[in-house]
Amino acid sequence: MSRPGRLPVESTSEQRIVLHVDMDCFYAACERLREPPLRGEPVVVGMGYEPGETVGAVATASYEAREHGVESAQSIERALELLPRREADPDAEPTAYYRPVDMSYYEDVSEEVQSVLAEHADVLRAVSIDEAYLDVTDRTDWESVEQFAGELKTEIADTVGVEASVGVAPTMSAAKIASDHDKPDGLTVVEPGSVQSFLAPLDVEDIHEVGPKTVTELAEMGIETAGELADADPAALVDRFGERGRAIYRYARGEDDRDVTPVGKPKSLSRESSLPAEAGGSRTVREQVRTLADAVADRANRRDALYQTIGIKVVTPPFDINTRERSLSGPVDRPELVRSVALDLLAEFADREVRKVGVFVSGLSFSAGDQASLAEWDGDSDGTEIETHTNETDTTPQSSSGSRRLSGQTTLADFR
Ligand code: TTP
Ligand code: MG
Repeated sequence: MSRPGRLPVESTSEQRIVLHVDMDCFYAACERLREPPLRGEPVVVGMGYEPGETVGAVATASYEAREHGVESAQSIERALELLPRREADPDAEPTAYYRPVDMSYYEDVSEEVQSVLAEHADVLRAVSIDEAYLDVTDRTDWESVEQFAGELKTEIADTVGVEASVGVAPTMSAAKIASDHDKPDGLTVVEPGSVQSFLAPLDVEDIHEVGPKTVTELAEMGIETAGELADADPAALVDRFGERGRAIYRYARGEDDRDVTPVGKPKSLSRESSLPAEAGGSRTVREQVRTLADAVADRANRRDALYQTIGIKVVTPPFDINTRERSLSGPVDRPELVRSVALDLLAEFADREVRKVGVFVSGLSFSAGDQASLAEWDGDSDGTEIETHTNETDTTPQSSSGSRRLSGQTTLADFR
């Protein structure tokens, strides 16, 4: 465990207290959670490959694997050169464990992390599966925030079982840089008044809104560090980059007045899973749908979401995506209804080969007051159906990209 870095206090002016939390080697950490023997070992998680195949890219690598040069976005071929598969050659040294990406599992773990974060924040903004900003101004103060953040890390580790790095600062952009400052298992506090000195030695590419093209253009102007950017003539930056020139100048000086705002609520929630070719049989598919229905209902419940529509997605060979959905007369939180409606909608596919199934709820609302009374449903003996939409997929055999057009209300975007 690394020691928390703490930079000197130059000012105690009233400022927002922003935390940026970024999980360490997140997909690899999730794999270790369900497979503890992987702890402390080099682990590589990759897209689109199975044992025996060499195509695909590295999604992430554990820090042990990074020591051997394996990193995100590298080709799996290159990773295998650096670290052969442990299973393939137990005598080779060094080797790594390779695991395929399992998004729905990582999303479950991510949700658990987010529930811990939500308990610790006035405002929570999740920005990716493993990254979030928390405004904690009313929960702590600059004297105690290091302990506050340390306890948050401990609670994530104890209750979920994965490790986070945390940055604390008076602005979002400095908090993000701080969380990356001391990875893994990092905790860096940048107090008000020390933001500019914290940023000064960094490369300009670390500054918010500075992309690779801007890095090159700034270098042409003799500006390579954030400190040099902060000392540059703002008029020259505006000449070259327009208003963005002023923005990056201000970010480099530690000025960032963006507030942590919550991300918009989702329009639908879904879970899906592939069925192994050998699985076959409508019973297996029904079992899968039951499991997915329970998971979706649980996901909605944890987010205090009520749903008015319940649906399924069924992928049949070659790659036809069929969605079926049923709308209810009011928003509900009824897990058993998600199950029964999903299974009911699945009945039509009983004799078909199924590659993939998904269950979704949509028409979400987030106020408990919106819930239709249970009495209304209990008196509705036919299972609450009001309207059934049937959305056949257009199959477009001429398209080789695999992208499909869906008619009706459900889109592929619902299935992350
Ligand atoms: P990151 O937070 O960038 O990386 P990480 O959590 O694996 O490692 P660390 O934060 O400790 O540096 O991304 C989060 C997850 O997103 C990562 O576990 C896998 C996925 N990802 C990709 O699939 N492809 C990529 O190129 C990157 C960078 C990440
Ligand atoms: Mg991460």
